[in-house]
Amino acid sequence: MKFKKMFALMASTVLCVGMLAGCGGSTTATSSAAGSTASGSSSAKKVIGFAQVGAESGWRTAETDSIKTIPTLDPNIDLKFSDGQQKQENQIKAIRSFIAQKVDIIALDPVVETGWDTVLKEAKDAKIPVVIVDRKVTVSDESLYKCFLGSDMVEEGKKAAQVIIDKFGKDAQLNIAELQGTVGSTAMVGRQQGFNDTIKDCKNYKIIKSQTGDFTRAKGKEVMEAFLKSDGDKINVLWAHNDDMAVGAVQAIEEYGKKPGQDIFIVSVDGIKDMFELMAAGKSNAIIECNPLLGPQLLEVSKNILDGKEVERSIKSKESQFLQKDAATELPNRKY
Ligand code: GYE
Repeated sequence: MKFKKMFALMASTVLCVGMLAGCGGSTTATSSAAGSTASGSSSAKKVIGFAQVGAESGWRTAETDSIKTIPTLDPNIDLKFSDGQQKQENQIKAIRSFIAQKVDIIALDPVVETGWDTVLKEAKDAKIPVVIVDRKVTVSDESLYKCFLGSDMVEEGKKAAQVIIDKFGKDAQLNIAELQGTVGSTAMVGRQQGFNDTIKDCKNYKIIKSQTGDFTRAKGKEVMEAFLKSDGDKINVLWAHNDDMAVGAVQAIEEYGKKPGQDIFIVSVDGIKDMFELMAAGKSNAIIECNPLLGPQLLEVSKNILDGKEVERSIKSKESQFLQKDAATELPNRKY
């Protein structure tokens, strides 16, 4: 009896801890040096608190892995990492927890652009510099963050549209299906804007379907299935705001009985290996690269801030674009 009770108690404790970890509100210290406290108090190490969006895509996993290399790149820096599970409220909790723990730098990869004023003001009042990473924030007071490090999403959308124009010409008659990313995120807003601006003079390009797939494979597939069900025979082009949704859509197209990359021309953004593999197999047509390997650049910026050096307000990550003909050659070079 006694043993049973004890076992039940232990099991429920494990469950609670598991749930806490899973809810995204908790933060975990990751450190290169075994036994490091990462608390910033007694240790001489400086601490970066990173509030991550979630784990919705291959791009995100690659970014997380890159960020987690920071303590191995510099033994004087520790990292506290929090997974927001695609929820802004979890990210806000994480930032508050970083403030309470007196980290030296807060790095925020914001799930959406708006709604950060209050919490960033709290960080500013606590005199903790904030670096915005990957996606942008829109705030009333620009001094609420030090700098932004990431890609130009508008540019990515432009490049995606240009690939389509180069392939079909401005006067072609095209029915485009658009898989949007997370609504209100820079990656979605910027890519959509860049794309739409670029095709605005192509009078016969029509976006006949447009819905969010939240940057995930499962939703990309689900939404593409719905697109195909209603307009399967009309769609000539798929424009996906990220690779994972395109991977899901490729499956949906095949299940529908069409040939992705042939019957439907596909362009997506990121450059993950799975998409390169599909492209090498002729099932997709173009990838606009968005570089997730931001760890080393975040480390450099953070060290400059900690050393009191001036940093650029906007720091761009390096990237390119690839067509189907490049896929097989580029595949072995892909790091994510
Ligand atoms: O393209 C997508 C991810 O913010 C750039 O988020 C990032 C985007 C990326 O889920 O795959």
